Amino acid sequence: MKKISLTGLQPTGIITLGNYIGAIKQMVGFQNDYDSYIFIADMHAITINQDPITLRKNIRSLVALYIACGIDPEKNTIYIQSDNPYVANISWLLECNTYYGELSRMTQFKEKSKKNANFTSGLLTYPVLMAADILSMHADIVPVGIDQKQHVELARDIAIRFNKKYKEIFTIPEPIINSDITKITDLQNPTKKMSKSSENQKGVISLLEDLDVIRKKIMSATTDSEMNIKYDPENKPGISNLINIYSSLSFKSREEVEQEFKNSNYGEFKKCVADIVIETVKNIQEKYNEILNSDYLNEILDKGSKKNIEISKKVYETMKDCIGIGRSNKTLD
Ligand code: ATP
Ligand code: LTN
Repeated sequence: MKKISLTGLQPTGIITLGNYIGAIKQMVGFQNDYDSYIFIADMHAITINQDPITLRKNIRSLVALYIACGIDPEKNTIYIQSDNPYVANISWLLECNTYYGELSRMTQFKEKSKKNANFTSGLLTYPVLMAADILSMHADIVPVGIDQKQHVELARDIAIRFNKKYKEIFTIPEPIINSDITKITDLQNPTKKMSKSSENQKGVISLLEDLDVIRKKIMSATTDSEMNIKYDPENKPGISNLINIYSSLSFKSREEVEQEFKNSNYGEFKKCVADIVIETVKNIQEKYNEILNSDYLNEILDKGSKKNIEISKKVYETMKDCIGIGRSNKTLD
């Protein structure tokens, strides 16, 4: 039997070329080797303030965009977190087995609660809901960005504690951090990560952006005063970033890219980078527009939710039996 891979995505903005090269391509790789679950973590998104209309739009848009990027609905179970009423209930049962001290020590909580004195209690319990997502689906591996590693480790601790206290019901999940993925940097400020929440969007390429705007952004990317196309992230971060982008989208090694452009100037190289980015993004956008408002998308989400609910309902009932709440007369053996 294949191992289970599970990951959640927050519907908080349009994904970037950095997300595509760094995270989505890895997920596309996993879908053949794992029984793979991908869901939209809309309940996590509301731990901070969200505009309801934008949020609703982003949820569907993100599903369509992931499928357009190559996440195959035949190989992945895709669902929306809030479609499942059991996950918040499981989260509560887990909360009663998680210590305040553990949650208040989480880096993300410390950072985000500092930004706004009026933070919600959801911001504190956020990692427990994440543990509920993971443990309710028996995930073996959880691919996440480095910032979420601590939360997956907490899910592990909670699972081990629950299994010990009651019964071995949870699989112990393992975070998968692909640390050697290519980090794509900001085109204007190439020592900084390309980030969808960047204040200055001139250096950021969104996957739903106008293609002419993308070309302009790449043509005006920051480079250096030399003339050679050489991979040297320390001294030539701008050119190295463009080499990474070209290499990833063309499936060529960095050395092959250097060789291919050894007689080109920066303008010629940038034009080729723009061409390949535009070709990739154009294909994604065409697929995206086809599926965004289709019944196909609804069918995928219905099928995904059904499976998610079925599995987590069983876990919820077993947890209740273990803890001793509800009507069941089952006893622990
Ligand atoms: P935010 O601006 O909200 O922090 P982000 O665009 O930086 O968002 P995340 O939501 O933090 O992205 O990350 C989602 C996934 O994409 C993670 O697995 C992360 O490692 C990957 N990722 C994000 N930005 C990049 C990037 N510039 N290059 C490579 N991978 C990236
Ligand atoms: N917190 C994660 C999203 C997320 C998640 C999960 C990831 C919610 N539940 C379960 C992996 C497993 C984020 O902000 N990227």
